[in-house]
Amino acid sequence: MDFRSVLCDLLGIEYPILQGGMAWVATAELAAAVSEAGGLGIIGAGNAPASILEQEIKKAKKLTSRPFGVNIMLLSPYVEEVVDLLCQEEVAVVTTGAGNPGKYMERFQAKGMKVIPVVSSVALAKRLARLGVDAMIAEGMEAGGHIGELTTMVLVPQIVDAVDVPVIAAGGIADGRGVAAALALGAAGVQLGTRFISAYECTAHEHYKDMILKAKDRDTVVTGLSTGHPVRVLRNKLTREYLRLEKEGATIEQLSEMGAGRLAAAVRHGDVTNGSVMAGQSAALVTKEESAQDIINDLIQKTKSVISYLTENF
Ligand code: TUI
Repeated sequence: MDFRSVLCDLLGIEYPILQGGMAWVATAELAAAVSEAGGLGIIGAGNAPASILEQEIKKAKKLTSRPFGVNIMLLSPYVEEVVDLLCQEEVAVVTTGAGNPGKYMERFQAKGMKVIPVVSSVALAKRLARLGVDAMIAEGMEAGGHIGELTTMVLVPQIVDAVDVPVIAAGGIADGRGVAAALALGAAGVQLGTRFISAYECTAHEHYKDMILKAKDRDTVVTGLSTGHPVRVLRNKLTREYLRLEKEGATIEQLSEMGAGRLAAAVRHGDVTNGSVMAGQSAALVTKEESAQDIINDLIQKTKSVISYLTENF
């Protein structure tokens, strides 16, 4: 078993493993390391202006000659200038999150860039399939950050049945068992975020990484359900205060004021008490720091051994 899929040819990669484009966390260093290891590294644009993102893209191009991607967060105030930049830089792969990328599709396609939106519902998947996206990431609510309502287990097979493009499973996957499960659901590949935060090459603050390494099964909570933008994060002082305000019926303005700048505070400055420590439920499965190469090797080897076990015993 050589562990290739249609995604490898589509994206020019060795293994069908994508690294999630996490805002502030997925910098050029991490993305380049994952691409060098044979997966697809992805820089997270988050809420960054194009000038900052441009430096990251240039850095990644210096660190690897292999393809890498950029994730656009569609709620960003800089989305228009970020789209302009990505077209100018002709980034190989664009993934999108937190919205519908429909209005930018033609411009990416004109440049031959691959477009892979994150979807959390069948309806959006069907709409985007008609626009000619190259693949889709079906992300379940086990994921960290901004999430939809369905679990990976039920979402992935429904998206696989609804569209004709390759489907990448995301949300709750952190090891070879999860990868094998995703393949069993019909996925052509996987995207992991939280596991890659533990990579040596990930430049997130040590406090952020430590909190993920120490997390247990019930340590994530979902904030922002009342605002229509639910976000999964590790429980801390900020989430306790935020959830209390939500319960008391705070306005969206009050809540967004409380949330402003909190992700950067945690990721860059290590304030994991008052900052937003976004992570998926799989944080409990992530227990050690290692290189991106070792993470990819471990995922491949464990996936193969799960599949062999199943083939021999069932
Ligand atoms: O986008 C993510 N994860 C994120 S974005 C982010 S930054 C942020 N911070 C505070 C509030 C909101 C965002 C942190 N983590 N994952 C991909 C993802 N996309 N998950 C769910 C969706 C999604 C949701 C609705 C995609 C499309 C969508 O469609 C809306 C529509 O127009 O139908």
